Amino acid sequence: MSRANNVKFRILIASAILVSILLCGLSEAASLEVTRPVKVTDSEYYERGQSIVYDGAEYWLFYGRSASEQGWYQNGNPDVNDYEVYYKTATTVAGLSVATPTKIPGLNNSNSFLGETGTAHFGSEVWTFTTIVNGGSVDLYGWYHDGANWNEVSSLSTGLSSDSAHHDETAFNGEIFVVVRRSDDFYTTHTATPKSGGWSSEVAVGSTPGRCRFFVDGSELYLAVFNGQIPGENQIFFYETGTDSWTLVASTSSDGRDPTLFKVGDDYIFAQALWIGEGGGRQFILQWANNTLDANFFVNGPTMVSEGRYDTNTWVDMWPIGFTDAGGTSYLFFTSERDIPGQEGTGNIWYLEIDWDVYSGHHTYIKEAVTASSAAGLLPPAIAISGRPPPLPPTCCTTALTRLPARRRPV
Ligand SMILES: [Ca+2]
Repeated sequence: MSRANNVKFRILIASAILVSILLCGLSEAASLEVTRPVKVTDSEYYERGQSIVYDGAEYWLFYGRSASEQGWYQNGNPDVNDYEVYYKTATTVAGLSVATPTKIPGLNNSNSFLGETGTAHFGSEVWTFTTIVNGGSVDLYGWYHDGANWNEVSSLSTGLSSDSAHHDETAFNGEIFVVVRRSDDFYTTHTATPKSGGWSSEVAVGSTPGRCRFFVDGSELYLAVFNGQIPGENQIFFYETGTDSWTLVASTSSDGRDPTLFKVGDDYIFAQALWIGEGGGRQFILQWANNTLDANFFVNGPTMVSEGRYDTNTWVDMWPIGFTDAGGTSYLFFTSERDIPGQEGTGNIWYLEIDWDVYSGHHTYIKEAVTASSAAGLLPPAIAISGRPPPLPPTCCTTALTRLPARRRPV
């Protein structure tokens, strides 16, 4: 794609348009932005379960690749436990797309639970983790790169369930922290010496799983949790270092799954993927934003991030992971079956650079943005695409598509 074609479009839609008709000139325009995600992996086998870390020089992306599944949810079964952990490294996030994938050469790098990985930069070394299903034994394994080679550390946590061995890892306060799902709750444990052991007693988070993900915010540690009990609930927990315990900070009812918590500039973002039955199964990504992380966190939103759909074709966009790079730019990595708009393909890792107003909606296809604005009762946008910036709406009561300098061209 030539640079001249690398264009991003922002659909400016007059907010509260009926009110605007009456109070023309007083309503502030809300933006509904459209950007196209970047594809990071392209194996013919299903790839999912990504995690990413920066070691001060390079970005390390880890994910699972199935040994067998080449289909997708609507024609296959990606929920198998035959994934193997692969990784890519690059000095920029953008460089990950063209980096060569490499399999972690561990003795036990097979039979990964749903391909779900975690990662941490601990001391001077990069770690990755996954839960391994071997018959009736389901344990957490880790591998660390010592600058030259990968080294395997077995059975960091044991006795997990073969159908719910969710986990996450992070470096915090001079230790590696692990969270694992057991039958009735999530449990955390930590150690300063993960190569040799020394794990603390497991502490219950106090939720009902679900899935969860760590978020380190400076000197504070949080967990983003989806409580899968019916009715479901999104939860954010804060870690009390002195008492080795978790305190619920915020919650809201939700039918979603797959939580992640991160920051975009000064704003906190809780993103998750929701599954509905539309078109044979559609999973899409929403996010909540707030500039403070307290009991009122969930009062704004949610807003759309990625639709999991183009027109009548639906697919799965799932397992979002927020990440902020060394320059302060934030990304949402996710697993997606998107391919040509009318037909999905096998799962791959993708990311969106989050450069839109996080309090407004975002789409990955212009068509879906137009559909969403129509469904909201707004007037059909007047779309203008040209080689020069088209004019802004002449009045508050019309909409237009404006051209902005950017990298990707949606369809
Ligand atoms: Ca489909």
